[in-house]
Amino acid sequence: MSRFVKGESADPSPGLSIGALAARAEVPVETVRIWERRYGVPSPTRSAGRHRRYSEADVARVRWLAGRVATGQRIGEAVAALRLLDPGAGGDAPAHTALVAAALGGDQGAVEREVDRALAALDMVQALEAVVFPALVELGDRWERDQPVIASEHLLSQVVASRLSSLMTAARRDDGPVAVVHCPSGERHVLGAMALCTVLSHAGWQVTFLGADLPAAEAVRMAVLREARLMVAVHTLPRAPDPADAAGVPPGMLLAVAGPGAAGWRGAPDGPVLLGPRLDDARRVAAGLLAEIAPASTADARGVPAEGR
Ligand code: B12
Repeated sequence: MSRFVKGESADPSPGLSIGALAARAEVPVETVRIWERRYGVPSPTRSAGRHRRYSEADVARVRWLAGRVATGQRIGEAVAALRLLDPGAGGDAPAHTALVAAALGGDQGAVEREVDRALAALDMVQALEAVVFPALVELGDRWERDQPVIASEHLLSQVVASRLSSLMTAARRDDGPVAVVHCPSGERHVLGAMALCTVLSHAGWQVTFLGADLPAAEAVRMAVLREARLMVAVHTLPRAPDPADAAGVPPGMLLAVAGPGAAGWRGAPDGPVLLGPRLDDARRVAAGLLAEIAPASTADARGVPAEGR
């Protein structure tokens, strides 16, 4: 592929020519031209000599789009997904803004549509981290600033819980090593735990989710009954490590913590494994743990399969 496109080689302005962008992104120049004309991605500035100039972000966007197209996604859908992840790619506003507006307006249909749009365009972890969680965080921040958003927060979290419940059920498997997941005493936030259950199932774990506000001793009892290899406590509220949580955990059962409230836990040698801090990290760690204890497993450690989206 030529480095320069005719007429641009002599322009010393900063930024990349279309030829340089195309070479870096490993996409033909003509394809870049079409995507730019039809979808506005990439979006060049103009040099003093009126030539197009592209940024490193444009290279990353074109490369990302090419990756999605290579997996069989239509380019229009790939652009829509990119705009959810990257507002600089020509989206109107941050992707979670419409979801927050729908929740503030109490419009359940609109809330469901926005959540479903994100889940359809992206894989579950991306949809949660790029769209759904930021919307929840914004409502949480508004609540902290005494804005009257409690009903909207409840609306959004119950729609998200219902979608996660379906994803969790669809991902469930009846083979593989058992993982028991719970939210500990006093913890009523369950959304991150439900997402984690789905991630664990996709990684090849056979998951039992025990829900909210469960004393550690009860979770351990069930994990022993299920002969679990992994027991995970998901904390959204900040909580310091407590060695008492490990009481009764038999040898061979791995103890793990996850979620925003456990993000600061850093593995004491005999302490629990940290699944996180982000869901994407949890996905990787969960697949690694499974490979260690069951190397021949059928896990799809590469990510969320299409049916789980
Ligand atoms: C929805 C919600 C509720 C719902 C929960 C409904 C449900 N079914 O889960 C209800 C109404 C029950 C609720 C109650 C309360 N809540 Co509340 N709630 C929230 C809200 C809006 C979302 C919670 C959530 O799902 N967070 C998960 C995501 C959205 O958080 P995140 O920081 O983006 O997470 C990042 C990473 O940690 C990672 N991640 C998130 N989850 C997970 C999970 C795993 C496994 C992994 C690996 C990674 C991971 O992904 C994100 C990165 O992209 C948060 C706002 C917030 N900032 O979280 C407040 C928030 C957590 N709640 C808060 C409070 C204070 C309460 C109450 C005490 C309010 C009250 N006075 O009654 C009670 C406590 C209830 C209890 N005992 O547990 C505070 C906690 C403050 C603190 N740090 O101590 C928050 C932060 C609001 C705020 N800004 O002040 N809440």
